[in-house]
Amino acid sequence: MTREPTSDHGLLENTKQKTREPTRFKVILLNDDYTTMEFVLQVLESVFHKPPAEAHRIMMQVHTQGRGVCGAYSFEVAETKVATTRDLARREGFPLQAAIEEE
Ligand code: TYC
Repeated sequence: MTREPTSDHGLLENTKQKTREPTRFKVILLNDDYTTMEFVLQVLESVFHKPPAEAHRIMMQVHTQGRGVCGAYSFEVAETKVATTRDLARREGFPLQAAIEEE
């Protein structure tokens, strides 16, 4: 059986760009009645690299609205930040909780 050469076939299809943003995951901080505001500010500055004014804004949003977004990251980075936040809080005896949400 003979076939036509296919060298050309599919080239245009194959070079068409399929663009897709990489999936990002938001880290959400949750309010509670026991974690101190000072400790939350410390976490936002040290774990999430927020400047002091931004850390204060996020902390007050969590305090008044129950939750706030600390940032959006790859899944692995988001997971690590949640675990670090939890570990730092437990070490100080605070119940502070953080969660991951797909953007
Ligand atoms: N609600 C806490 C207080 O009044 C402060 C707080 C803010 C706790 C943000 C957790 O994620 C949080 N001490």
